[in-house]
Amino acid sequence: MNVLRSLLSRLLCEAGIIGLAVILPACGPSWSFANANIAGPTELSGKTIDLTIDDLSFRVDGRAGKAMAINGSVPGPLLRLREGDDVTLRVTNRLKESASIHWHGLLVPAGMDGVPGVSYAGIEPGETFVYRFPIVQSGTYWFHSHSGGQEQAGVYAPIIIEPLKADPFKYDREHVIVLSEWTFKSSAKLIDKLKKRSGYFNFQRRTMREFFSDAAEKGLWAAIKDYRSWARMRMDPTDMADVTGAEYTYLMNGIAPAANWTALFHPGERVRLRFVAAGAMTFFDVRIPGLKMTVVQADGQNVQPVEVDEFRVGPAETYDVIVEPKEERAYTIFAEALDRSGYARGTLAPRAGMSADVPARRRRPVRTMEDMGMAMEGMKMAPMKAAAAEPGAESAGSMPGMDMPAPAQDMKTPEMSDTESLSAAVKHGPDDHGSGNQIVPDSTRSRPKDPGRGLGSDKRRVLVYADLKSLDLYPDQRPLNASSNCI
Ligand SMILES: [Cu+2]
Repeated sequence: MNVLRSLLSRLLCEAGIIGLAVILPACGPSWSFANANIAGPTELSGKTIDLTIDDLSFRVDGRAGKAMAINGSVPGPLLRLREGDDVTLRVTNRLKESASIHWHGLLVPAGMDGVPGVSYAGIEPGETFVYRFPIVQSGTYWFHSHSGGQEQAGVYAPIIIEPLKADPFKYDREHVIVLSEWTFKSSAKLIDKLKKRSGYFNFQRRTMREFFSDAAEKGLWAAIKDYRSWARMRMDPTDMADVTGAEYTYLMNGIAPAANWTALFHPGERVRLRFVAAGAMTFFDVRIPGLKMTVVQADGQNVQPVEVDEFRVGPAETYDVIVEPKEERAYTIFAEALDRSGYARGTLAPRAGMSADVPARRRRPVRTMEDMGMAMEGMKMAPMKAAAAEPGAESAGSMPGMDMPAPAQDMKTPEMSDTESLSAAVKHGPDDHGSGNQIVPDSTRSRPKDPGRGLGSDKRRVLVYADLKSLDLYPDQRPLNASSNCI
C-alpha cells in the first residue's frame, strides 16, 4: 500500500498536480519534487532498511561517468527514521573493493559507527554488515562511506530523524538539499595531481596586476612583505580549496547547475529547507536572493531562530532554515563555492520548469596572515614580539620554518573580552611553546563573530557561529575551567 501510495504521489508530483499531491504525506519531502525529467532518489523509512553500495553509470551535464552509489542513486536514498526506534540497517557491498557506511553525527554504540580500522573492519565485497542501534536524537543528518574515495564518488545520502516531541517551529513543507561535488576523475587521480602540485586546480592565483593594486592600496613595502611571507611559507593566499570548480561540477541533490534541481512551494507556505553539505571539501555560501532564511537547526540541534541572508556551510555540516516565499515566482537557491570557482544551483518555484536569475559569482577572497594565526599590522603586540619586529629582524608577519600552521585556536576564557583574549594570545608567543614546536599559531583571536573570508563586506546579514545558540539549555551547566582552555 505504501509503495502504491508513494508511486501515485510521485506521479502526481511529477505531473505538477500539486493540489492533489500535497494531501498525500509521501509527497511532502523534497525527493518527490525532483525535476520531472530527472528521477529523484527515493525515501526509505521504517525500522529495517536494506542498502546496497554498487557501481553506477552517472550522467552530469550530458556526459557519463563512473560513480559509486547507494541503492542506485547519487545521493543515495533519504532515510527517514524516528527518534526512539531501534533500527536495523543491512548494508551490502557490491563493489570490487572494501566499503563502509558511517552515520555522520548519529550517537551510536562504537561498533556501529562504521569507520574501518577504528570501529570495525569494513564490509568486504559481496558481504552484508548489519548495523543495529537505537535512535536517541532527532534532526537532519547524513551518512557516507568512510573507505577510500567512495564518498567523493557518490556514496552519501541524507537522514531525517523525526523527533519524539513536536518540532519547536512550524512549517508546511520541507525539502532536503544535499550539496556536493562531482568529478569525472577518480579520487586517486585527484590526489596524484595534488601530490605533485598542491595548487594544481587553482586557477585564481594572484597576478602581477594584483600585486600592483595591492601595492597601491597598502604601500609597496607592505605588499612586498606580504608576498614574501607567503612565498616563504610555500603557501598561497588564494588556496581556498584543493580541488576547485576548474575540476568539480557542484551538485544540488545530485543535479548539475544547468539541469536546475527544482523544489516546489505554494506562495505563503513556510518551507523548511534541510541543507546537508556532503561534499568532500567544498565550503558553500548559500543564499536565496529575494528571501530571508531563518536558521532553526544546526547539525541536528535546534537553535534559537536567527534570520539571515546568507550562511556558510562546511563539509559535513547541516543547517535547517525556514523560508516564506510569498510571491508566485521562482527563487534561485545559490550555493557558491567559498573560492568562487563555481556553484551549485537549484530553484524554489510554484511550478516545475520555472527559473530565476542566477547571481554572478563574486570575486574570490584572499587569505591574510591573520588567517594563518600570525600577527597582523596594527595588532596589539607583547613587548617581546614588538622588539623582534624591528628593522632587520623577522617581520612580525612571518614565521621562518613554518610549513603547516595549525588553525587559529580560540583561547578565550569566558570572562575575557575579544581584545583581552587577543592580547593574552599574542603574549603567548612562539617562544613560550618550547623548542621544536613550530605549529602553534603566532597569534590567536576569538572569531566566532567573524563571517569568514569572502563574506561580510556587503550588506547581507551572514550567519556567524556566535549566532548559534541552543534552543534548549545544555544539561551540563558547570562553569568552564579557564586553565583547561589554554594549550
Ligand atoms: Cu562523516
